[in-house]
Amino acid sequence: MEPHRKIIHIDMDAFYASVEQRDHPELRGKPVIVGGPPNSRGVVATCSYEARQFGIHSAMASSRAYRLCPRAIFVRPRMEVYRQVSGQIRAIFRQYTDLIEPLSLDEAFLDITRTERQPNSATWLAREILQRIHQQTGLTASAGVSYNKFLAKVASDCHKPAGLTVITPDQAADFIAQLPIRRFFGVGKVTEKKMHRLGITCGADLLTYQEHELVRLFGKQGRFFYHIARGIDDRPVIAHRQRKSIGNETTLGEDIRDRDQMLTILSALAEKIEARMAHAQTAAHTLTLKIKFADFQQITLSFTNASPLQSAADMMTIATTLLHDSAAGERAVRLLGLTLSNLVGQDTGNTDGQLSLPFGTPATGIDTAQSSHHPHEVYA
Ligand code: TTP
Ligand code: MG
Repeated sequence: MEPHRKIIHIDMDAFYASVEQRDHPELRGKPVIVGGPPNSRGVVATCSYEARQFGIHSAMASSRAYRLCPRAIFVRPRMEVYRQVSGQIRAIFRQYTDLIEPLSLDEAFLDITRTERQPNSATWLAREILQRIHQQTGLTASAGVSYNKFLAKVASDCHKPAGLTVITPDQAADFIAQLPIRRFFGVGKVTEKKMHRLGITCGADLLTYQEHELVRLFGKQGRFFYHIARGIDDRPVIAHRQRKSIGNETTLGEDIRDRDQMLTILSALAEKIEARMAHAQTAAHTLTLKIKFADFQQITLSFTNASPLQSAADMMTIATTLLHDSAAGERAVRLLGLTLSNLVGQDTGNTDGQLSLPFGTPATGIDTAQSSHHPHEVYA
């Protein structure tokens, strides 16, 4: 029997699109699409509820969205703003618990088992969190409250927007029995098709299968399906450690002295870091170049930029300067590394959740005049 937990899942409503409607009142009440423009190969990141009525949804080609609703208004994502809002809502979550597991910028699990002020107050806490989010950001979120992650997440989706849905242990069996199979955690399009072929369309159908049958059909996931069909999901809410940096390094096949060759290698590293930054939806202020010379002596050179860095091109502008400031070339090099730190949108220790960084400035362009540090060399 799993210990009785209280889990809240919070998810912002039409997140990027709602931020755009908040900041541009002329977009309110209109079909708004955040993503690539319609005449491009771009896709829809998300769209307003008005646009969803036309069948438009996330990950759809922008060209198709345009055909579905030619009067839809397309806007480019403003990631810095979304990250800032994300910081604000996480600061609100922290007022309730340390056990916060963000799933993306707009979504998180909170384990409030220890926070609960009195029995059955989880619902009150969830309502309070939604109210604070609305007061402080001007945006709405939806919440699901239950005794495990699976049910809390499904619940938050039940009454969007601005919905609060509670699933008590008593209600769980009936709730899961009627739940369409695609709403089960981990069921994508492929699994859904396979389930339908087996005649499994909802939770009740899943209950008719033995654990070993589901394992035979779906591998390890089968065991998970068996348990969640019975309302059992012991996965803990895991508070993510704040990521401090994103970096990459490579030991060269042979020692090199040619700086152009070094820059080519650094470019490849920068590209990889750019992809990871995009995946983590973050940007960073400090770039560190690490050089290990052929004699194994290692140095790092850092530069802190006033505006956040995200692109490989920005990283390379700085890395090139740092490399030229070093003895690389005069001395043979055996390892090169790049790391971005001072990440934006991470926990900065501010209790008010406001990021201490200037937002609204584009993340491109190197702003050396305002940089707070001069490059410095640290000998390891
Ligand atoms: P979601 O929470 O999945 O969607 P949403 O907040 O826009 O709408 P809902 O009310 O249904 O929760 O995703 C959060 C944000 O993540 C979304 O606003 C945009 C971004 N996103 C993408 O960029 N691409 C995607 O494919 C998805 C699903 C989301
Ligand atoms: Mg959302």
